Amino acid sequence: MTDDTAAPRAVTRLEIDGDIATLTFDRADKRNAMNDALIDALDAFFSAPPEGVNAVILRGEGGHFCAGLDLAEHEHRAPVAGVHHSRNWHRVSDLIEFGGLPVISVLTGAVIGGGLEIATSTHVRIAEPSVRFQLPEGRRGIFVGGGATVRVGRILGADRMREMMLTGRNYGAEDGLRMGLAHYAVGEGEGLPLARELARKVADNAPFSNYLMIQALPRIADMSRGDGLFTESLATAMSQTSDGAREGLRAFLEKRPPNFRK
Ligand code: 1HE
Repeated sequence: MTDDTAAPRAVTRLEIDGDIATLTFDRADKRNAMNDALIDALDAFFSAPPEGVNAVILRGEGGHFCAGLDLAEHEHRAPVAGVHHSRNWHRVSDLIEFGGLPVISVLTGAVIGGGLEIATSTHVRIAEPSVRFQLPEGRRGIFVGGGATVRVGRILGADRMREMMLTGRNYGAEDGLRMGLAHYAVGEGEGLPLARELARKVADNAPFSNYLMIQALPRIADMSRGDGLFTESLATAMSQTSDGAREGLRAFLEKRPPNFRK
């Protein structure tokens, strides 16, 4: 007999330690392949992060970050439905990148296809030796649809991304570090401890400075040189007159660490 009232199995696990949240993809049996439930869980978390959280760590259970789009749930879609499906991934990855919280990812095992698209929406990326960065869409008869042309393309450049997709090659942690897919390459099991350390540092920054780093930098990168410099002037003037600047400058002169969240 089946129990129709049973709640569906959770696909993520959330732990909160002070002001740092750790969100873990919890579909290890499917290598954390991104099905609709997992995308919905990311949407729910980043649309309304828990009160008091100042930094987020994103990781995968079972040795893999994420094996990309769940190919078993993939269904034949009419073109318009395909556009909506892809646009939903774009909306959710924009929530991760621009939702307001700094996000640090711990990358292990598969960081493949959509897994790489989610990873490149995060702001600090730590790779363990097991990492395998890959865009195998060409072998699956599809194309990237979760933001890789923009996010991965801007990190690698269109030329290198094209070669990566055409040949389906794997890049490891050191390659990823060299090319910018990762910011840190660490030993086995060292990703989460480093993520916690970095999350603490980032969460202790002035909130408005973090806001500007996350919101202004990628936007300025999309602007012309003149527009970018003008926008920088506006951003810096706002930061210099903020509460954070008052506390940061006073703390420096008083030879004490700043406390921005009093
Ligand atoms: C999956 C998926 C998945 C694993 N969708 N079920 N992504 C890919 O093309 C990557 C496909 N996966 C793999 O290449 C391998 O599974 C891994 C290298 C990640 C791991 O290999 P391994 O040997 O440890 O595990 P496995 O035996 O291949 O997989 C274990 C189970 O996870 C198995 O299910 P089971 O029911 O047979 O036990 C697999 O079917 C399942 N599994 N990956 C569904 N991706 C917005 S557009 C984005 C486009 C893309 O992301 S394309 C790239 C998709």
